Amino acid sequence: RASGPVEAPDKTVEEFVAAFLNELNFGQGVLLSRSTINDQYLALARTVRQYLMAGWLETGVQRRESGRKTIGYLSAEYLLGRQLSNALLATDLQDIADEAMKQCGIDIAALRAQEIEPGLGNGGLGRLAACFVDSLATMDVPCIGYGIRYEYGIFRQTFEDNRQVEVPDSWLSLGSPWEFPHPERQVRVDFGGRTETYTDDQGRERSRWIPDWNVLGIPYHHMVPGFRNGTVNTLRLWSAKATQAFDLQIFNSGDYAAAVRAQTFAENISKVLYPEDSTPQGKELRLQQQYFFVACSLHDFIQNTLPQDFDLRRLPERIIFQLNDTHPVIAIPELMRILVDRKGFDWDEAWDITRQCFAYTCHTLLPEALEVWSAELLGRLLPRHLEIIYRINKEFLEEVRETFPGDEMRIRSMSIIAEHPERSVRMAYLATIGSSKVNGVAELHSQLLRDKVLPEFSQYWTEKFTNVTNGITPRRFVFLANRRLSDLITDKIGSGWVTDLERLRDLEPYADDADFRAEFAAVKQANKERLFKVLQARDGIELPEHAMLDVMVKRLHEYKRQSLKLLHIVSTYESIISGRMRAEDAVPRTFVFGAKAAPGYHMAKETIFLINSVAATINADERVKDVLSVAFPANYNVTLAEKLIPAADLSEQISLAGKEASGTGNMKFALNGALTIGTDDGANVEIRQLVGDDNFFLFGMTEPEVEQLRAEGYQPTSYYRSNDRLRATIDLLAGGHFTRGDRAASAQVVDNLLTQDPFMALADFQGYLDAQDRVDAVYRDTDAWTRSAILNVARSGFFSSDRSMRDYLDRIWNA
Ligand code: DL6
Repeated sequence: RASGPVEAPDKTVEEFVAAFLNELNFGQGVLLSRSTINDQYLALARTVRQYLMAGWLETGVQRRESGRKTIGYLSAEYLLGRQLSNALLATDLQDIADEAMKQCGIDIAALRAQEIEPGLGNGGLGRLAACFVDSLATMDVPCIGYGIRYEYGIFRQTFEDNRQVEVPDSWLSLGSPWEFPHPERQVRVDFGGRTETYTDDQGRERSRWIPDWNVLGIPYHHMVPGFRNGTVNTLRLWSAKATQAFDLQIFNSGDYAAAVRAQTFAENISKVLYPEDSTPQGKELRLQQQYFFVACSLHDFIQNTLPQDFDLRRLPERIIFQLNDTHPVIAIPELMRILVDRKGFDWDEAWDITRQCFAYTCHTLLPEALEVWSAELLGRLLPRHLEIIYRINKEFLEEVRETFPGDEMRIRSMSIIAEHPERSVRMAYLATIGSSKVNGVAELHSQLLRDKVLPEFSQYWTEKFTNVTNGITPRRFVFLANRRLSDLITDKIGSGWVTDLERLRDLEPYADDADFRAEFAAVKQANKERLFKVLQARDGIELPEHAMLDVMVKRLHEYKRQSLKLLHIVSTYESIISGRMRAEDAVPRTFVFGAKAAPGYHMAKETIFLINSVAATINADERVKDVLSVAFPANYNVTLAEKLIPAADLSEQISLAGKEASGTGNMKFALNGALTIGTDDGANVEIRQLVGDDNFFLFGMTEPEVEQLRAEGYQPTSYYRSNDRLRATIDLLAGGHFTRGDRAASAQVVDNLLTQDPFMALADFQGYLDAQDRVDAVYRDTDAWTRSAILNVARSGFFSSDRSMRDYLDRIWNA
């Protein structure tokens, strides 16, 4: 057993120092006196790893021996955030490590800051995956997270002349102490070629794939520690490598570039994360990435994780693959291929097994975000898989025909294959047909998924559809990010809330306790001061001490409506400079944005430019000094979120109703005591129900109202004409005031709002302003505000990802 030779050092400062110096001297090969910060960071990380290692090996042994069902979480993205702090937290080594580093004359804060977070995700979907694996480890549920080890993660955002410029994210440049490569467990993945039929020994007609090229997948293992429970699950990320490093003959002939071409080509597969969020990339390389990691993962589980003689008819007892959106859906025909072509199963039996082994989570409501692959491309890259998809589709449609004879309209709309504008494969349909369960990520989203995105399927299989509202890990986003609040909570109700978040309810009575409110407000103020220091050091941004911190952080997308936030800011500013409102009567506010735009998303990038331009103008205008300021720190990521969210007073969740599947930032803010101003969208709906109407600033149209307005013919200009404040705001934006007189510079965003406004910002403008007035009124009453903030914390325990995992276990995984 693993527990024989493996023992962690004792949890004492002395042992920690000894282990650290050992890592520095014998691992890094340097003396303390000659070591750089990076040496020290790597040695510290490796020291903490030692404390996790026994648990990791032991968990592996238990998993193999117990035969429990494993959750195979298939996700193209994991937005992990920094690992060192989380590992220290999970092992309860924070204080020991602080003291040990002090004794070595090292500032541990500098070492923490040395870590480049692995940005292997775009936003909500990738961060959700990271929260889920954290919860499963904390709950000691067997889980392997499968994904891609992108050499370059989400780009680093910088601003030049107020415009976004993307820089490659070389997160591996200084070495990553958190990954364990296992080249000996490489998997070969085939692509291309053709298929052929043949007759097997028993005289049965069979198909096989004759691929024409392949790559190797090398697994890199990451520890996923549970919170202080000794469990350490595994995240297995695949890196692509050429089957042959280079062609020696071509090399010897002197054509060095040609000699390594195959290698470059193969390794491109895991080179870089596609920086798109909510718009799929119909690119060949993207499909290669998807198949690559899924093929490696299925092979890994079936060949390397299950016992050698395992009877695959019992596969559903041992694994459920959760499909995180459509990105890994090619796993469905891949499992069919393994069972039918490789293991000799009958089609029907293989299909029965396959359907039980998958469940699908949809994360979007935007029709354009549902992945569709051209049949030509899919057939060229994965010819056997396309054949399998055709057969799945044919048999499924025959079944539907039996239930709805003659209803060809229905058959066409349920077909996996679309014929227009070109023959293509609808991956969400394949996922739905090939899965045992389908879920949306918030109540409203799951409802709209059933009613609008997959209506025929939800009628056909009522039972298959369910909801699991998203959640976030309280370890990283409260305990780690907001130590002060955590201590205050623990002081009052004990520490059980960290793994049982509903216990926060016990805080409710303290909302009426003036002393507690004062302490709570002091925590918020201290978090703001911490943030200001970070922004000062990181971005050179100076912010006033005493202003409401109004925060909107998320990917930049028109549906999320950063432009509506901008209209509010400009409108407030315009009211002051036009003399309609006295500066001294305004509630001082600092607006903070954090947002990356997909590099190819033009309107999003124009919006970033305009926000930065407005920020520069307002921050330089003496008339609003200390009353309005706007900050847009570049490169919003998990690390910055951990500083920003605990400091926020107001959380902006203002998407057009019916567009945001869930949101998870909204949950993080509420749990850290920010009040939400938001629409009836995504998980906002559930947040409002739980925290109560009095503690949430609701505005805007509901989803049916949005639909009605669209059906009637939405005319943004009619709002412009009839609303004086809106007109004044837009005229100021359009007139070059923020762009040094250059009217053209703001024209694209303004024209888009006036002529199209696809996400109806103008229709919701007045409601939003009215809600902001209510925000000001409550904020003026410090006691009332703090009371509401406390109630937000106390009533948001539902949004723990531990609860999401319990729901998945009960409703989907049967594990
Ligand atoms: O479920 C996680 C997260 C939700 O909270 C967001 O509302 C949603 O936009 C996001 N979806 C995606 C994928 N988009 N597509 N396809 O990032 O998922």
